[in-house]
Amino acid sequence: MRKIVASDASLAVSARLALALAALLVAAMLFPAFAAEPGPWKLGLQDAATPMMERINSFHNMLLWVCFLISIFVLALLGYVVVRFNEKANPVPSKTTHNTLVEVLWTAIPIVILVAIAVPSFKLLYYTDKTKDAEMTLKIVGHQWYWSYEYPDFGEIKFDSNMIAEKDIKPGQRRLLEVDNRVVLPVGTNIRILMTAADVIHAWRIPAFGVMKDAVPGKLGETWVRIDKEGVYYGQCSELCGINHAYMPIAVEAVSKQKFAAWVEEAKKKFASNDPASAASQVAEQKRD
Ligand SMILES: [Cu+2]
Repeated sequence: MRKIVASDASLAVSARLALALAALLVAAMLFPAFAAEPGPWKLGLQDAATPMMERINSFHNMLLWVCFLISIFVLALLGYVVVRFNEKANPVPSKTTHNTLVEVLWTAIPIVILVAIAVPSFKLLYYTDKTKDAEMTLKIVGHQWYWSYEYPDFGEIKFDSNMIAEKDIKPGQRRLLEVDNRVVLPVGTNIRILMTAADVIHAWRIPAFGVMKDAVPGKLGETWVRIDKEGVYYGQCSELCGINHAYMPIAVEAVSKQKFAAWVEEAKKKFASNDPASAASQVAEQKRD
């Protein structure tokens, strides 16, 4: 009698555990965007800061439901087979080898599912490809192992952006993410992004923007961004590019249009000495190091 009580209790506990797990899973799918930036115990993708990332987020959530429902369906079929066709329940197995209806269904239904996924997927692909009405352009060049940025609409603004070394980090700065010169961009503006590399393939990636694009030497890649909220956004090079691949982070400071105009005036003076000739000599110096 005691034994039964004990197993009843443990059954109740495992039922509760299973319920809690199921609730967590459902919560994770219904409210996937907990994170404005990575942090302990956060679930889902980073909060979207651009319309592009919003669409990527909802596409991701839609796919999660598709995966979830298919997994449940397969699990149910498996359970049915285990119960209905085990040796005891079904001592004389059927010798059936073909069933036209079932074969047509298991070919046609996956095709329908894949087409249903492909349509929004291609739409999203073309949406992220380029913007028709760019208001300004940012040119990004990947180097071993730093990024350089150019603002062709605002004269000769051109600068390198290097990671702040661990020993120079000040309180409040992020280790391995903070840079000496952040990219400053205005919010609410369609920004065309052109991308290339000077040596090997790099990739410019900011998770909150939904932008991840290879910077390929000898090729000019294009994408775009429209940032909704002011703030600082971090990203990293996402293409293995050599020994310091992990040490060429990206920091974007999104500011209001007025602040951006003020920054442009400041930057014109600050980076005036960064003409192409001196930039080339800088690269040569770094290569010698
Ligand atoms: Cu790189």
